[in-house]
Amino acid sequence: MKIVAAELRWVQIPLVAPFRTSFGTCDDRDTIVLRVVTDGGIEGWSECGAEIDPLYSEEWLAGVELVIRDHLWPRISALGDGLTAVAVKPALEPVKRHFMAKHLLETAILDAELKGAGMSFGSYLGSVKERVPAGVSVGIMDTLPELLEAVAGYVEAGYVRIKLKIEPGWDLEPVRLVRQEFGDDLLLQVDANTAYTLLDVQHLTRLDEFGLLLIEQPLREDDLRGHAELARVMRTPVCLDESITSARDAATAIAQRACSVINIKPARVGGYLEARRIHDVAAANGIPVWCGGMLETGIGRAPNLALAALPGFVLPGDTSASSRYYSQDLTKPFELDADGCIAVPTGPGIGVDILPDVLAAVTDRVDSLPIG
Ligand code: OSB
Ligand code: MG
Repeated sequence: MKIVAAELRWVQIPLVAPFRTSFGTCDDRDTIVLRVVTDGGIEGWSECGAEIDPLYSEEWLAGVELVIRDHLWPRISALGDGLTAVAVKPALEPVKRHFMAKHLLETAILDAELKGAGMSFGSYLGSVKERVPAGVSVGIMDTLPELLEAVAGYVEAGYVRIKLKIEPGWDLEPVRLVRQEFGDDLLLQVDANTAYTLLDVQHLTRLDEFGLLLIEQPLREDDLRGHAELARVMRTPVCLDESITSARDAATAIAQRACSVINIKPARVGGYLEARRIHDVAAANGIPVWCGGMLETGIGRAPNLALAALPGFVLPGDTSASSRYYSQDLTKPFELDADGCIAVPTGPGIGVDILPDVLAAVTDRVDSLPIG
């Protein structure tokens, strides 16, 4: 396979409501969509997980574009006719980290390759389910009544699990109220996005009384030892997101007892092949995983749903319906069915068509990558 055209497309799409985490507030989803075209005339598509600012991880969109143009794309081009999705990671290995940039490249190439073979992401990755249960990530709100109203809307819509974003000053009270209002049967978890330190251990253990499924990434991403210490004293299972960038990280975190659950995001770990390796390492250790998200449009969500259908994904993911994010998605909208599940796409590659007019309307700029 050879690439004959490639373009990076900067898009900005308004979110249906602002999304606030311990890092800050987003009103829009900014991302880069990559389109590649093969010598066989097949298109491959992918969506970048990075944001405008390097707050979730060290990557940011302008940096992604730069590292692709100057360092990653030349290494892909050098593969010539020998380009396959499996060849991407070894070719890019000399460049340290930059997982979201690598994910963008590998995913578009895998999409094109699978489309050429008439195979879906789900079949290729080894999915075992046709539908996956949908959870929803609920941002920090200005007031508790606003939070209760938002959660009520999601419960009504059929989401099977609620995740509350927390930070110091917005933790015990929101969790207590949501538990009180929606009862003990609601599957409920929290995500701190690194907002706490080990000095907060006593405080965090007070969350134990609320029967949470898990607490996600309470401490800094580089603090595995701290997470292990917290996990020893907290009854609530500790889940890692930001800390896990590879199957090796997963193996280390599990061996150190720093987590008992892992959130797998393909964008954070350099693509679907590494995401599957993390799934395999976790499964071999009896560690449950679930599929996280970066507020992706349908372009990024479609392959996430395929990943979430692998057997080790035993907890509901942040793979929500299109309407949770956008009034107009870039693909046909993903919708919740009557039991709060979303269908895994079955068509070749990512299995969804991009709506060209919608994409054009949200595109700020298109930059081609050099060929040959
Ligand atoms: O930590 O999981 C996170 C969104 C942006 C950055 C980080 C996170 C999130 C989410 C949203 O929680 C998940 C989604 O619905 O895509
Ligand atoms: Mg998270």
